[in-house]
Amino acid sequence: MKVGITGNPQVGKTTLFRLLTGSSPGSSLSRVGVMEVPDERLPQLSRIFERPKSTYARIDLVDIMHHRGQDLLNEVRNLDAVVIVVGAFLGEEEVKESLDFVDSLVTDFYVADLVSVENRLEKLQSKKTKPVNQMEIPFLMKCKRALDEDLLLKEVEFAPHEIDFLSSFSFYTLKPIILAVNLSEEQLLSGTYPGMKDVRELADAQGYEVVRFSGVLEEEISALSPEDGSLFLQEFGLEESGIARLAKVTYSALGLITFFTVSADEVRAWSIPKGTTVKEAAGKIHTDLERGFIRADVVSYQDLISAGSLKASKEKGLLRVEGKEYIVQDGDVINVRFNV
Ligand SMILES: Nc1nc2c(ncn2[C@@H]2O[C@H](COP(=O)(O)OP(=O)(O)OP(=O)(O)O)[C@@H](O)[C@H]2O)c(=O)[nH]1
Ligand SMILES: [Mg+2]
Repeated sequence: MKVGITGNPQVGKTTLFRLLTGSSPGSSLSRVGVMEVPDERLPQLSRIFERPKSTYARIDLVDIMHHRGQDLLNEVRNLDAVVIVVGAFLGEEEVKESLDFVDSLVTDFYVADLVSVENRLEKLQSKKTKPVNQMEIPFLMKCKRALDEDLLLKEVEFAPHEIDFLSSFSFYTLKPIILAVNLSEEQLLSGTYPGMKDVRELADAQGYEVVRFSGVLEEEISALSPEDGSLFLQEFGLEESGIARLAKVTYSALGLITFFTVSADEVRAWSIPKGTTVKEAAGKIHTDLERGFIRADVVSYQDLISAGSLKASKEKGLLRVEGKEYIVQDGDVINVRFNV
């Protein structure tokens, strides 16, 4: 999975990129990085299983350099989600301009998707198409109707056979959009900023996620130890940093869930799309595990924590044996039995 950060010039995109990827200021000019998805469950599991190492789920991140036009669209095509930074710390005028940025980007998304749909329709309708391809026409008409009515394809319900068609396109309006509002410390403290109502209204109308953060504040926090960092946050009345929340919101907007495995020295988080079977999930760990899949021992994170240990979970009958069709749930701790 790959997520891009975009927005107007000077709104704090690179600052956000550095905070999310943990690279220190000035250490790198690289535009591509990796963000770890914070997960409070991992340290708990490390403790229960007495494993020294925990490995977090990761998402690729791009700091997009282009601000507009086809160059920007070309970059976004390969991304799974877009984070748009709103420069609230710069004042009301910039909030307006940031919302204009969102509008114009999304308009480009609609147009690009309509062009893809119409090109494909034309192709299917002009030639003698095989009957199997004819079935795609009603699907394309449905997409066209939605786009004509300014409905993002993300908001449209598709049947399973239509979802198969969807995957052969890379539609822009399917990509989740997250508005990352960059606040000054004063705005963060006061809980409000000029133009907040407009941001809310747009986000509600279009189904965008909104997360607040403060670039300057988060940079100060990132220089502190985790303990001092959380004390610092408490002074601002916050439980969690905006950066951590942004990572989590992005993760769930991508439709991803997490399962855990325990090996000799580490507890590890793996990300999979909602609805993945345990056999497919095993393939994420290693292809041998999918090929030679026999069954999986599964306990939910909550059950494991309340039982206190794997042994106790077993004794209480909370450790389940699941077959290959089992749909993995967020927080499942999984041990795959396999034979190759
Ligand atoms: N006061 C304040 N300044 C910030 C904040 N976030 C970023 N800045 C400053 O704004 C300037 C631009 O930040 P960048 O992160 O480089 O912004 P950008 O969007 O990547 O800029 P371009 O790539 O040039 O479009 C820098 O001087 C930052 O230190 C913030 O929350 N508050
Ligand atoms: Mg930049």
